[in-house]
Amino acid sequence: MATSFFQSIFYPSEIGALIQYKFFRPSPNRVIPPEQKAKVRCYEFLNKTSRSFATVIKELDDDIRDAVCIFYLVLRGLDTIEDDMSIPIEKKEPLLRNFCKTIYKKGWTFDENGPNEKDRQLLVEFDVVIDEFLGLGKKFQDVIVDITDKMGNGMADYAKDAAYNKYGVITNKDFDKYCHYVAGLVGIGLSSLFSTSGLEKPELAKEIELSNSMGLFLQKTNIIRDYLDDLLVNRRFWPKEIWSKYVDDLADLRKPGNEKKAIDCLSTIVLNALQHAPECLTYLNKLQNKSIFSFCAIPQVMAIATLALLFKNYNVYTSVVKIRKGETVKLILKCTNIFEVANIFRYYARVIIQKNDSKDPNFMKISVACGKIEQWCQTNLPDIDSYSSSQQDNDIMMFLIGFILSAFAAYLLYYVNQEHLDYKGRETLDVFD
Ligand code: IN0
Repeated sequence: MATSFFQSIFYPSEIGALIQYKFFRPSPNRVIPPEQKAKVRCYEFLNKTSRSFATVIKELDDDIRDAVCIFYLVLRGLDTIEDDMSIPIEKKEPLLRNFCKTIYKKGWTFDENGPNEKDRQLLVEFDVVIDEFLGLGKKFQDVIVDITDKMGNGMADYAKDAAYNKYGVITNKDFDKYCHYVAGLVGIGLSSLFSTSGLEKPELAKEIELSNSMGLFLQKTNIIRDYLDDLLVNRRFWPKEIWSKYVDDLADLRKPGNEKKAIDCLSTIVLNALQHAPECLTYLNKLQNKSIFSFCAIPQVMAIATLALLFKNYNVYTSVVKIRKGETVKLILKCTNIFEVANIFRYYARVIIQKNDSKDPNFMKISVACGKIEQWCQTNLPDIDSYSSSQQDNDIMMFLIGFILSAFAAYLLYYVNQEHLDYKGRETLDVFD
């Protein structure tokens, strides 16, 4: 909390948001009876794998929460097998392809992941996830199994593909295909779970393209952000069709002397991701349940904010670029309806427009992609401007609370510093005495 607070010291509205999130956000008061040991353990795993996303899942309505939690953990299990380069392909392939059958095997566990695998323990105790999966309604089980089957086979095909193993993702079409397997299918599965629960209309399950775009937008943003982390473990997800216009090898983008090429290449891949944004808004605009809306919208607004931060940012090649916790929390608190979310998309599209420059080879295409977000807002939510001005009072209030607290924190910092100086001063005097 303290680090997040100081990171946002020059952004008073973020300080206000951090305080509101920490102390005044009504948290769902749902306690799992301790005798339901498997369920308790599943939610512990959920908290461990992703704290902030776990909170969003826990705020889903009762009719869908457990199904999404188990879907998430099953996918995480699959991912932990795919990710682990210490498992030989002869072993990995059947594990991935049969994972959809494994989740019916009561008592199944797996302890052959490498010791450094982050979610190793999840597979070591996977029997608890299986118990909870078997406790879900058949309609939910069927959706989870269908997606696990398709994803497991897609992952196995890639794990076996010699060209992919040597050069990484090749064409832009491949890029979409890879992202479809690991993220688009998640969107398709979630839409089916939402429809099946009765909380969303049955037609949502048929929105395959829109659901796929939701996943692609998230996954492509992750892939752009994780350039360095992935490269360091020799994973290459940026498609060759994009980087080969600038360099001979993906790793050359971070070499001194290639800075301009690196920034231009970054624009090309950011543009590729940005093109999914209007479809994500169309998907979100179809949702009717409040808890499902927030669950879906939060990762999306984080993605557009991240894209805006990554655009033209050379640090992508030297470190991991992440949005401040204060900014994240501010976005989370705002994700309550489509007007707010569209406004956030429009805001970051404008940030991108401001960073864009006419020397960029993608200048025009980026302007058009951002223009499409603006156009989406005007066409689908013609009242968006009057809505956002009516929300300004709230923003000003947040800003003022944050401002007062920031000033107080700055004063405290100054005061502590002075004390420290005085103390050091005295120490020096002592020495001289
Ligand atoms: C997700 C997605 C997710 C949530 C809501 C709707 C979705 C619709 C389509 C596709 C995916 C959807 O969200 C999570 C978000 C997440 O985990 N965020 C991390 C932050 C980070 O940087 O990784 C956090 O710690 O908060 C997500 O990224 N994925 C995911 C996985 C399973 C499920 Cl059920 C939902 C992963 C991925 C690969 C993008 C699909």
